[in-house]
Amino acid sequence: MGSISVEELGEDMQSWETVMFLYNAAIKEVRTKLEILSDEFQYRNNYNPIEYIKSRIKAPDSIVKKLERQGHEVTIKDMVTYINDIAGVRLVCSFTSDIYRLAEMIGQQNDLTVVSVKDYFRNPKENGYRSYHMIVTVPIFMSDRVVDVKVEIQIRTISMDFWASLEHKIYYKFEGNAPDYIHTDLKECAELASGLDARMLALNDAIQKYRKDDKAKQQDKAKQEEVQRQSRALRDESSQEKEQ
Ligand code: 0O2
Repeated sequence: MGSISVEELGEDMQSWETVMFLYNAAIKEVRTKLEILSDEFQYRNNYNPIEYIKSRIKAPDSIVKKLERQGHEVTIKDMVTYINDIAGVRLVCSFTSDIYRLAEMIGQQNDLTVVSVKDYFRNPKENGYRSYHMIVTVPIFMSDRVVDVKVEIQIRTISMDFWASLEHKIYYKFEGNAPDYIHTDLKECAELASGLDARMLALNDAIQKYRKDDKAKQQDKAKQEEVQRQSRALRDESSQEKEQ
């Protein structure tokens, strides 16, 4: 069965209930995939870069505001065509080095198609916002058709998530004239959060190196003890032979 996009659904199917059903189903599919990846990490590597996963359906008033801001009509058709983040999944990881590793693993999932990427980690926004955004489509198997549904996956560290969540509450949606210092202070906080990420990553690298060196030292010590044990055994054997 060939698949179609939500935009290609017939007008009879483009009701609020149907599209919300599809976006909810898409969130479930993507969350399950990410949860399986997370479990696999744990059992294969004894290390899990995924701290937590959050998901949400965009609130109707937020959809309306975004359509108006972008100059589109407030219709289901324009909503499914132009709003890419109605279904959103956020993957919060431990270290900045995990971001691209996770993005690559998501890109390798056979039934997810990566439509676009916005790298606000390498290219932070002017206000200091850092995160890695992927728009993917996931096929939803209905009884009579397969529909490819868009989901926005945001990948970020705990400290990026901390900053973005609070900035979202304090300022992001603020449409009035806030004093300049608020913008400057928030940007400074973003720099602090980024500095924290860099220090935690350096500490993690240092401890990994220490662990590796320590393991190598233990192995060397075990080898030396084995050599000493064997030479002692040889010496004992030869002195026993001499005595006979
Ligand atoms: P809300 O209320 O979170 O839903 P696009 O059409 O995809 O090119 P869009 O959707 O603006 O344009 O893309 P982008 O930049 O990837 O942003 C998608 C979402 O990322 C936003 O959705 C926010 O959730 C988050 N985001 C982007 N920039 C910022 C920022 O500066 N601060 C914070 N806190 N979050 C940000 P919405 O619909 O704008 O908002």
